[in-house]
Amino acid sequence: MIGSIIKSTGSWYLIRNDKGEIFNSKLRGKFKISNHNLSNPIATGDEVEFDEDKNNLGNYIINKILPRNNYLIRKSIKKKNNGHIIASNINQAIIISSLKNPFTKSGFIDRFLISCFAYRIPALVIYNKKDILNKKEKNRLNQEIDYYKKIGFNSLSISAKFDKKIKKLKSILKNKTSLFIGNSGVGKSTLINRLSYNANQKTSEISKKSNKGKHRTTFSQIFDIDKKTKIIDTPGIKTFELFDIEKNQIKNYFPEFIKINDKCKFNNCLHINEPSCEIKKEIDKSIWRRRYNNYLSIIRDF
Ligand SMILES: Nc1nc2c(ncn2[C@@H]2O[C@H](COP(=O)(O)OP(=O)(O)OP(=O)(O)O)[C@@H](O)[C@H]2O)c(=O)[nH]1
Ligand SMILES: [Mg+2]
Ligand SMILES: [Zn+2]
Repeated sequence: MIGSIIKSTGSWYLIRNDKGEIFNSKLRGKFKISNHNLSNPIATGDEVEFDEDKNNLGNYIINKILPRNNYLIRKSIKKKNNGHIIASNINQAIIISSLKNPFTKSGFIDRFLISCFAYRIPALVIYNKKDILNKKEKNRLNQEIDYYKKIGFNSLSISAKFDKKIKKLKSILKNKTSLFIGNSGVGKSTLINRLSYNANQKTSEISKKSNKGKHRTTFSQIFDIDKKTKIIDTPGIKTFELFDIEKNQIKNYFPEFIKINDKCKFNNCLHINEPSCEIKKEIDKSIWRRRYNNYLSIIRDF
């Protein structure tokens, strides 16, 4: 039988076939070994071949993953040489961020955008919790949004809790499979509960002490908004470390660098300390200093 993974816990998986039937399944043992550089051989969104376990009727065993159209991957937290697939077969990935309670670091957003670019997944930046911002913070946020839009990433601000309609977001999601990722507590599950008729995700208040989320969602799972519109909810993560991306390629994943990259004196210029670097001349002009600083910090991770 063939179906797709709608929930993955790392030890067992829910598969749904195209009739909408759900199967509880596990991986065949040898499967894990053949995918040795991944901390999770199977991810939410994967299409798989599976059979009933003859020794344990009512339980199912995954035999094979069908080729993935795409996937988003980050460095595993536990094993630094491994990658962790966040989800596969998606149309777009959305980082849900917030400026307050919790504060999403710009380095997280930019690392996410690089990975999406490198793995050819359209990426969006959505800022939630607009309702708790004062005027000054809203102005700052609008500038961020404008910059991300200018360099080709759709971006907007919303309030999952107080917006009467989230029309714009709904039209962005329409007829697509979208991945939601972000820090714990930014409101991913709250949003999904508002958007999906079958989602009843538990949400949790922000810790008053740290202004951070409490890691309420523990497994990634697909929810239907309608027949063709799906969202994948994922557990909150602190940051997004790049996996399998080369240091000297990073500059090509900053859209605002692309036209300038070749104008530097040295064609292998990394835009750090090299003389006659055109990228550095553009800082505070066409290049936002914060993006350049994040670029440097990513380069220094290597
Ligand atoms: N003020 C305000 N609070 C919000 C908004 N959206 C969500 N919240 C609150 O933020 C808290 C965290 O929301 P969740 O939906 O659990 O966050 P999450 O991103 O799913 O967090 P994890 O599952 O831990 O990754 C809850 O108390 C929500 O009610 C919003 O737009 N405005
Ligand atoms: Mg959640
Ligand atoms: Zn340069």
